[in-house]
Amino acid sequence: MSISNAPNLGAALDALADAAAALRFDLAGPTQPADRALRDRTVQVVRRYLMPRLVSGDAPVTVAVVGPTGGGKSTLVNSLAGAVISPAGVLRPTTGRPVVWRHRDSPQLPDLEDLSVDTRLDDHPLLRGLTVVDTPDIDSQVSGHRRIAEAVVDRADLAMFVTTPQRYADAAPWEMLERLRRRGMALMVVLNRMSRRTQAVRSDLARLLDRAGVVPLGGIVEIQEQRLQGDERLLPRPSLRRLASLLEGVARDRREFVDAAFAATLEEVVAGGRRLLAALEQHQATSEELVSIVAKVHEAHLEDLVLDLEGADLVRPEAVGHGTSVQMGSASDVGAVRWSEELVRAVAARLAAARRATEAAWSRHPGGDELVPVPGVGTAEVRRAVDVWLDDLADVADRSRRWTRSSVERSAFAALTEPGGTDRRGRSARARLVAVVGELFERQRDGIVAVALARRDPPARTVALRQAVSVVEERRRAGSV
Ligand SMILES: Nc1nc2c(ncn2[C@@H]2O[C@H](COP(=O)(O)OP(=O)(O)O)[C@@H](O)[C@H]2O)c(=O)[nH]1
Ligand SMILES: [Mg+2]
Repeated sequence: MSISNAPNLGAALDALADAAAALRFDLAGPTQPADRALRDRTVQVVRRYLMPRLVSGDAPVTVAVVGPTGGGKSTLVNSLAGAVISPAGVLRPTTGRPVVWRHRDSPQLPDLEDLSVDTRLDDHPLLRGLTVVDTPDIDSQVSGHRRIAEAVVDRADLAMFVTTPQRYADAAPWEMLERLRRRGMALMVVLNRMSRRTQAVRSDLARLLDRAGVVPLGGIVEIQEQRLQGDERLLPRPSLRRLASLLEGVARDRREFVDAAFAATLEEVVAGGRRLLAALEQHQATSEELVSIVAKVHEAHLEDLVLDLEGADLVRPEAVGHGTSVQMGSASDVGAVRWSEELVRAVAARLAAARRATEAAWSRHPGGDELVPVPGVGTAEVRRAVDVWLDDLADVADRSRRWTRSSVERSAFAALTEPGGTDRRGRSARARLVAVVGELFERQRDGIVAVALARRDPPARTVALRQAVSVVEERRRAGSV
């Protein structure tokens, strides 16, 4: 595919980056770090590689020089340039920031603005077709170095992987190679600092590359360990001949390499977008499970409470006993306060039990654990609701005129003390109380559900991402015919 063939791809990519950038993945879980990393990488690759490349297809190929510490990356770049471009050294790691070696007239590509790079402008003939980026060491103790190297590689058109007989089997470089392979970009492999004693390494490295599915451009380039020359400590020209001619070939055919890298990256971005959609579905399912836990726990606790209420089992009999004075028609405030407070405490305790049961279940759940403790409906709120219930009964009494204040309290009292309930007013007061308590449970449930929902990416984000991925995919197909 040629980049210029894809109509309106820029706008589609822009929308895709926006949709990916909007994702939060705020629900913790085993996949959260990977999901966020994929989101960040997708946004970065689209904004800082694909979009700039789309408008500058003719700009030089970006070659990222990567590999283990002390592999001689900086020395190679300097030797190609015939000058110190990137400081090399025994003190490791020497290269903390990427160094961009670029032609004076070349555009600033790829976009490495966020990485704080050092740029060396030059007019070396190779730079007509290439921009070389020397990267920090990927096995460095400084973990930030590795991330910077990965970010550079993600935005390059081609990688030059430099390793040595001492380091070629290390783990970190192979993880980097896997990243390169996944992206499907062209890769040069340099086996540097070779000696007669290390000849066997070559075939071993070839075997490992083969097994990893990596096909190095132009085969493995071997460079013998040399005495470095001059104050600049450069390799003698002849030992670079093979590498230089390979790079000249890349520079000459740059359009081909750029198009191939662009197409492979676009494909990877679309696949990444699909993986983000799958991850969103997973997060959605987690949040639904959390919500359903809250709903089930509250339903069960409310059901128990209502059963106890109907069995006149909610409030301790001795507390209710103080209300007998009410029943006898001589409203004792002390007694009334006592049993209504007892009711408040009993309901608050059931709400607290539901809250604790929710917390226990959430704690065992990935994604729920860090949302604990959750908010609950407290005693004061319950008291207000019970007061409203009593006022409500009084209201009904006013309207019917046949009820008096004492009969209100009597029905309230009957609601709490008569199992089954034979008293009509008692039954209706109880029905009202059930509604009041049900409302309290709903309020608590909704408050806790809101905690889970606040961590969820709302469905609109999924819709936007799905739309953006399919538009990019469509444009990509249109461009590849
Ligand atoms: N003698 C000799 N030293 C080298 C060679 N290549 C690199 N070095 C030295 O090895 C050290 C690390 O090299 P450097 O280019 O900084 O490696 P980097 O970490 O991969 O950039 C430096 O002191 C270099 O001078 C070589 O071919 N011969
Ligand atoms: Mg270096």
